[in-house]
Amino acid sequence: MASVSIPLSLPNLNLRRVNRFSGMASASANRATTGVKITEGVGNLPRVVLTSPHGSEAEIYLYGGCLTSWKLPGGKDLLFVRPDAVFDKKKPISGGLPHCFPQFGPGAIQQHGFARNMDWSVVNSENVEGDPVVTLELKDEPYSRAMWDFGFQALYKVMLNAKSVSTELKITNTDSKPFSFTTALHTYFSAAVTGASVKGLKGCKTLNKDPDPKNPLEGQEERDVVTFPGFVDCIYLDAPAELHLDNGLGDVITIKNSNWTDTVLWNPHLQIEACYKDFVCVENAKIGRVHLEPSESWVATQQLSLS
Ligand code: TA6
Repeated sequence: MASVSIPLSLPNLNLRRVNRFSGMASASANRATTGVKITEGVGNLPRVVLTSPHGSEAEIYLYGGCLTSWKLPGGKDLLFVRPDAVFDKKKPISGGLPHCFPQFGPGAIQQHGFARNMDWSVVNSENVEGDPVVTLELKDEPYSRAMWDFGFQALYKVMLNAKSVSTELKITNTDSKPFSFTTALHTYFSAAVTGASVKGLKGCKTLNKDPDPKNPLEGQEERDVVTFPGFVDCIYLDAPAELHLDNGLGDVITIKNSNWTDTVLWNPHLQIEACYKDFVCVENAKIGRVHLEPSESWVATQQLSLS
């Protein structure tokens, strides 16, 4: 992907975003946030590139607040973007680490909600022990209000270290009435699907969306090691705070979380024939509704790291 530094002005952003984005660029220039660069990505969409002093790199598109790449020193990307992904804002970026908010789905509004097809903005960047950290924000707009008529703020902090990338999502009710939501980080990992497996889910209650996503079958996971032998679309309730993904490509990724109580495994098999062999989704999710009174917040963290 071409990388072009954009110091102050950005095409294809609305005025509010330009102002806020430019503000961040100036602020970061003044405060010299090392390893946080705003560049133009695929389709001229603005993205933030994080570079750690240890040589790892991550990129986040403001469209969808989508972390599309997490590269180890040496350049191996542990995340996957589908070959059919489009970067024209006509649909969400298919791949990486998209947000499902305020609905995981299926449900009353569009599948996976609207957060993955809105422009987030940069509100802060900093260095923590030399590593780059960026915080993005999403707020209600007429577009979101038309689907879900509530005032909210989502703050999404992304932190890159030598061998890990961590996120913190904070949802605040900025409305004068309560609301509830479901959410997920719909993470696409690069994988060799025949060799990929997840450890840590044994004993969890399951809601299997295969064959009918609208009427999931209840069950319990009996396997120590869950594999992807065919189509998989399953919710694991009350999943542990730590899972291990063997991506079948020689890496074991530790997936830790706080407050993401559930996990979703997905591989579309022949539904997406062109690339199903190259990824698996292991998603931290909140399937039970989170209720927030006015001014209340909900926070959840995730850390992906190499064992
Ligand atoms: O997270 C799993 C899932 O909800 C599946 O049921 C399937 O609908 C999939 O996501 C679709 O993902 P996509 O990235 O294509 O929107």
